[in-house]
Amino acid sequence: MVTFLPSRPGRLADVPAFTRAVGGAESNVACTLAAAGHRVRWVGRVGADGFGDHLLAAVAAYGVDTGAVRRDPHRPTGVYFRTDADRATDAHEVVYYRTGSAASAMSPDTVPYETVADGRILHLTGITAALSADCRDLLYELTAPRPHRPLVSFDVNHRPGLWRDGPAVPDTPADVLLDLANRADLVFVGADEAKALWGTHGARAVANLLDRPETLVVKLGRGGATVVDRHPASHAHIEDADGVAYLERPPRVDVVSAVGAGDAFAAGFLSATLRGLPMPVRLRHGHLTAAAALTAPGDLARPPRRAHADRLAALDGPAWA
Ligand code: KDG
Repeated sequence: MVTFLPSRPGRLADVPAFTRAVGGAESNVACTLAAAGHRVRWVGRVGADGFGDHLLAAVAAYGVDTGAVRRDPHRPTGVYFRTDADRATDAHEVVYYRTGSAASAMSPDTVPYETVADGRILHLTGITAALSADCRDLLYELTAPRPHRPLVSFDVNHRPGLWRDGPAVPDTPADVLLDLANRADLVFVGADEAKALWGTHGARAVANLLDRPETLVVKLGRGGATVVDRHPASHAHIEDADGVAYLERPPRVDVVSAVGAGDAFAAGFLSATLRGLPMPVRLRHGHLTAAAALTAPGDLARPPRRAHADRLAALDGPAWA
């Protein structure tokens, strides 16, 4: 998606100018992982328009393989505007222009499973589920149990505005997102969104609800993030039948914009997963990559260099206390 960033904080009605940038949860994760040195393919659809040209060029410039992205001559590239909260409003606004977008026409017919079958990790998010019934069918198809499928990573990413304003569908986001999460191997969810969707309080309650994924990451905002690992490498560390849970707190940063921090966190965690690092270290890499996004105005920020992130993740001290 193309995103328009406000020239200053405040209400949408008052912001005088916007700057074009790149947004979209899945492409954010793809770009961040590519910038961290991984081979990444982004699969999506954009319009045959100038915004589509810009997106493809910008995502490819991060080193992402865009060869599987299709251009739709009949539907536009998705666009969204957002504001940054100021003291008076204390909440940011998001306005989507993506009903009938090129991406909303993704389906099991337009995105064959073979397009994603050769990756080690397939990362999906609940945003796609909110775009159309076809997109939802695609997610069900891609998360179907198969003998040699990639590790399926799913970020719940609940966007109430998309479900509210999108095409009328019989299913509630709570049911669809729970279902999809329980078809994945690795799940990211914010404690606040889990509470809003399913009424759960705390990581253990979410873990009880999401019993299928081997790895569950529950993000607690400034409180850090907890990972529940149901298949710990060393069985000597098993605490109980539910697996081992680790909590890691984030470093303290001055937040410029929180949008995109969740995607960056997922990319940091996935990068560390691809490198086979231990679970608590994966959380630290998630936090360090999120810190880069939190301190940048756009949805997307370059992650810290690998050697630098490794050194920071290995430190013990107040930052991680
Ligand atoms: O996570 C950041 C995304 O929310 C943002 O880039 C836009 O994908 C987006 C969405 O639909 O909200």
